[in-house]
Amino acid sequence: MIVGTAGHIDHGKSALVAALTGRAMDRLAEERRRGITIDLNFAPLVLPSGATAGVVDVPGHEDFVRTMVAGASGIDVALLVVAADEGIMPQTLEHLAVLEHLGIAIGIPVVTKADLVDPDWLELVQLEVGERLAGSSVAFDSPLATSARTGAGLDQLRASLAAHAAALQPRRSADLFRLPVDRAFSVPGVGTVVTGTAWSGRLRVGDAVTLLPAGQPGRVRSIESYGQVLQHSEPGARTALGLAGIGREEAHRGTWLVSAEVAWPAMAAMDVELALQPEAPRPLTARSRVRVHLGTAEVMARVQPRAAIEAGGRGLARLVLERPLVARGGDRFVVRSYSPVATIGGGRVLDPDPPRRRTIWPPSLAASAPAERLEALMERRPLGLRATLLPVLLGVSPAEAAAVARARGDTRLLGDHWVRESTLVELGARALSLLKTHHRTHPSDRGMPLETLRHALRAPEPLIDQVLAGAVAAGKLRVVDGVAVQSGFRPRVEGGDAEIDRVVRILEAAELSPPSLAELELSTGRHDVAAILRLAAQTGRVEAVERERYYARPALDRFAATLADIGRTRLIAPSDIRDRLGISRKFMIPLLEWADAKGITERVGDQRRLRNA
Ligand SMILES: Nc1nc2c(ncn2[C@@H]2O[C@H](COP(=O)(O)OP(=O)(O)OP(=O)(O)O)[C@@H](O)[C@H]2O)c(=O)[nH]1
Ligand SMILES: [Mg+2]
Repeated sequence: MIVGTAGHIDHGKSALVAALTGRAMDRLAEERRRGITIDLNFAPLVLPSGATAGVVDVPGHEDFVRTMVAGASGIDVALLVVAADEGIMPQTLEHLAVLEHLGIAIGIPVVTKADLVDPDWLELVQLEVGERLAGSSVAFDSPLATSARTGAGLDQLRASLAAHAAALQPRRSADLFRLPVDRAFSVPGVGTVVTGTAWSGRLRVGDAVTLLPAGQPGRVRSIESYGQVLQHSEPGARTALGLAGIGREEAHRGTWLVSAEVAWPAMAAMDVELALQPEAPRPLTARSRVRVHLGTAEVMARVQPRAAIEAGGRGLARLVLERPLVARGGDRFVVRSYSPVATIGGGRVLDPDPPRRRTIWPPSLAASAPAERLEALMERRPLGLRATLLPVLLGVSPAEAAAVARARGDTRLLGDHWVRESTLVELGARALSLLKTHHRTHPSDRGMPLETLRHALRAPEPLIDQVLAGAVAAGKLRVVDGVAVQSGFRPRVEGGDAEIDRVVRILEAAELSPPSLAELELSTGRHDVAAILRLAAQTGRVEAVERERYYARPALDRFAATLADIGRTRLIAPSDIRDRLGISRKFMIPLLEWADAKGITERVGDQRRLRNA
């Protein structure tokens, strides 16, 4: 369990944590000098039950709200601190808004410095605080009065923390590991150490990790939690990880450590549901520039709302991020105005990796049930959804994500993609229509080169494989020598068989010195001579001896007969053939190679021998 403080400057947050944990807060020289908290402080708190909670102490100064947000994200229980002598102040409310936007479930209002006021006053402040928090989305206990000076109320606070810890739903360890880094330093002999609250999942010593958004690969060298050396991390615990392969300069607050098992992309945009504070000075309109705080990161973003979002209202929007974030479906975040800096709202991530073009916004995108959200996510990705990304998009464990996808009757896993059956049907229809069009526009071609067809389908490879295999199995198309052919299609040439005859007769007349394709195109005035001859070759009337030169069947028969005649009694020399057939080297060499390839002859030095003689 992680407990975090919140509340106005000087209201006694650090004194409270120090009194609870016995650890001094505010250890920076500047903090001591100014008497305020500037950076986050962390301390373990041993509860009466023996369990250890992690405490995050945040600054209350209005200049350090960004640090407070980084500290508050990922906490389970908030201690909202209000000094008895001052009551509710501006950062009490700003921190409250942060807790609400971050979706913190549980809060304990702590009225501190009880020793400074008389009991009546104390009661009044407690009443005021209780009333103010009654409508909050954070489930607050009734206010508890404490004094760090006298120790009053501390045992009661410990007891209620223990009760919350016992009731807390443990975070899933069988989930993707993600840790927003809140501190990084180097330790001699260990290397880079990062600390943070492990939001989900579990790492073991030796595991491969990735530091995002840079994508730096590393390995876990050591794990520590609350001063204990561990073999594996626990979700929801303060965790220090010694890392190999990741430099101190690369790791800092605002980066993320994830398990290398997941190809977790850093996102340049995310689609969200945004709520604007009632006190927000102006509506959020297209291109409003805001600060987005998610985890320990703060990035600038442009808002593209579906419709302007008014103060006190909520709506859907795309956040175009100026630096990438490592978001997950369901993540909560805080939005602050660019200038002057103030907390103006927050929201929930609906699609952390939205398709860029022609995005649709199905209503179920904002639903809370994973199955409904999956429906919307799939509608947005008509060509399927990467299975490894699904737990990131839905914000549930890989097992649950797969179960949700499998529970849909109309969806199946192809390679690494969850695909709807209807998508496959549509893609199959498109493949056939592309093929049909190709046959119509290239009637003399054998068919469409498979690679061209695959490319034109513009879909992930496993889908294309499936769709083409399905079409072949259904007898709708064939693939021959890398060419796709629609069933029943026969190549045709303009002019039909008469034109084929005409070209074949030219070759027959040319006997063993036939024209090349280019020469034939010139003499016939046709550009499709190659297609005509491919068709004629299918019936055996002609044969390609060279790539660009076909021979008529009778001429080749005569050549073969001549070889047989000479070869019956002796080796065949090229000069014999020249004498008998009167053809030049230009034709003879390819013809002899053709005869070798056909198994009629074989080479013996410069001469040939009949193979079957
Ligand atoms: N009398 C009395 N003084 C207290 C109590 N708690 C804190 N203080 C004093 O109030 C001042 C501020 O206390 P901190 O704990 O530093 O306040 P904080 O909320 O952590 O302040 P920031 O972190 O700067 O926002 C210090 O001088 C404390 O000694 C208390 O219970 N009783
Ligand atoms: Mg403090």
